[in-house]
This record gives sequence, C-alpha cells and structure tokens, in this order.
Amino acid sequence: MSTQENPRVSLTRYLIEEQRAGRIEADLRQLIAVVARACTSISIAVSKGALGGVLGDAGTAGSMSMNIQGEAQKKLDVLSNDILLEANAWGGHLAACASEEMDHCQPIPDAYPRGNFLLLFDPLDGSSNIDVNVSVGTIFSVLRHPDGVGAATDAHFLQPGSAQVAAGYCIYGPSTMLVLSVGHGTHAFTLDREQGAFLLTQRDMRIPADTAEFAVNVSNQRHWEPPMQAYVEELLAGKEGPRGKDFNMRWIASMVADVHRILTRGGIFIYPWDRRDPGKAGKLRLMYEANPMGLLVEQAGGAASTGRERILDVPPQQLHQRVPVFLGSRNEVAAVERQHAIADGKA
Ligand code: P6P
Repeated sequence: MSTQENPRVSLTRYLIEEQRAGRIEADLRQLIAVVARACTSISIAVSKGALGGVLGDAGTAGSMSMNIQGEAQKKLDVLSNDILLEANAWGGHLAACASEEMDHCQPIPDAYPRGNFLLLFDPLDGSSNIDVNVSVGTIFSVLRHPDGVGAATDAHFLQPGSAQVAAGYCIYGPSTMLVLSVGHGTHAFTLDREQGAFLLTQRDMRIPADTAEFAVNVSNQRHWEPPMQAYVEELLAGKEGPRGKDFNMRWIASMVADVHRILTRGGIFIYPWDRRDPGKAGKLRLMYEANPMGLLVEQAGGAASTGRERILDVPPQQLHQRVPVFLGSRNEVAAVERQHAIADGKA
C-alpha cells in the first residue's frame, strides 16, 4: 500500500537518498532535478492561461507552425520545449535531447560540457486541451549514451524502453505533480508553490490488478481491428455479458491525465492501431510517450503492451515511431492480449 509521508520528504532529499543508496549516479540526480525545475517553470506558464498571452497556435497569422508529427504546434508547445532545452544545456549531465517538437535530436552545444545521458520528452502532452483548460503534462525519458560520451545522433536514442534509467511525467492539473521512477517503484511528488519544491506525497504507487474502468476514444470504434472490437464489446456488455460486471469509461484525451488516474486508482488506457491511417502503427509515440509511461506503470505493478508484445521490448526503428498502447491494470491488459492472441491464431 502506498503511504502518506509526514514530514514531507522533498524531491531533492529523495534523489540524494537514492544516490546515497547507490541506485542513481550524481549526474542522473542532477538531470532529474533540472527537469523538475523546468517543469515548475512550465507549470507557471500553463497556469497563467489567457493572462500569459501564450494560448493558441504557434506560428504567424495565416500560417500555423507544424511539427514533424504534422500537428499544429501550440505556443505553449514551443515555449515548453525551449524551457526544457535551455534548462538542460549547461549542466554537463547530458549528451543530447530529443523531443516530439523537434525533427531530430539536439546535441548539447559545443560551448558546454557533455554528460553520458540522453533525454527525451514530449514537452506538453495533450496541448490541444490547453485552450479549454484541461490538465496537460510533460513526459520525459532518460537513456544512457551507448558510447559513454561524445556527440549523439538520432541513432544513439534508438534503444528499447527496458533500457530507460529513469522516466516520469509532470501533470499540470488542479495541483502540479511529478510522478517519477528510477527503476525502484513509482513515486508521486506534489509541487508546493510557496516553497517552490516538489514534496513526496505518494511513495510506491500501486495499480490494482483488476479494474472496472477503461479509457479509449470510442468514436474510432468502426476503425479498430477485430480483436479490439471484440474486447470493447465485452466491456460494453457489462454484467449481462461474458465479463459479468459493469464497466465505467473515462477519456480525458490527455494521456498524462488518463495515465495519472490509472496510477492512482487503476484502469486500462488504450490507444490502438486503427485503419484511419493504416500506415501508422498508432497515434502515440514509442520513445517519449509509450516507453516512459510503460516504465512508470510496470514499476507500479501494472502492464504495458502493444496488444501483442511488451512495450518496453519494442525495438525502435526511428525516433518518432508510433505504437499501439494498452496499459494499466495487468489482468485487464492480459485480457486484451488474449483477444489479440485468439485473432492471430495463437491461443
Ligand atoms: P484523440 C494528445 O493529443 C494525445 O497525444 C494524448 O495525450 C491523448 O491520449 C491522445 O492524443 C488523444 O487522442 O484522438 O482522442 O484526440
């Protein structure tokens, strides 16, 4: 069971204790502390809303700015990306950054020392919700530079999610929370704005193995493949159907918010492949959305799957690769994997 902390342990103290226990190195402690401070700055910008002059689309009047995903960039997408890049440029703990908002990785400038970590992030996930004041978040993932140090290229980032040394997200909601794993459990910290510090508010988050709550955008139902159709039909059949119980549905359309709910009370989050764009494996990106969320969920006792394999085992082929995502309560993820195995003639 997760426990409330009193007196509150700060993120700084938690990281020092992890380093003292030999579970993280000094440079990784520094990296996580820098990312947390950058997220505090993003939280301030997001919380200003219309008063901050940063709502709406980036780009000039009449010509929107688009990212490599082909998505319109929000002003806050660009601002959040810049905050993370600037915060991490000079510390000497990183070799390069990669972001949803940048076509290719950005090596640390030659003017600064380089470290042996690689940082990936979705600087402001769910940003389409910004203009309607719904929770959004920053997702980050940390890998080691495979060559130790030196200039990094996109190819150095192409490591499976199981190679992550840390992952987390910061959710900008009614409160700002940082949820983090360095491979020893998943822990939640809440921003105390008066102190300007993240305080440990939930150690060892645990996802219940079973659930009666699912999260998927059902408006895409007609585009799903048969095993996904079969699985959701069983949920919707409720207690009269084969599952023998009623299910509730939630869809915030902000992955950080939906995943935070699942880490807090269980559930299954799904963004499957669909035939609207058959050439794409899914909507969500492997390297800086599915992998970090997969680590957090597994470290909290849950499961994260493509429907056919563990997300953290997927071998990346390119930086902005997409993947189908089923994650959360492990018995529910197993149920949808069984539907895929049956459809594939493997069960
Ligand atoms: P849809 C936000 O744009 C995002 O990448 C995730 O945060 C979210 O889960 C998903 O897309 C929502 O997608 O198709 O329901 O708008």
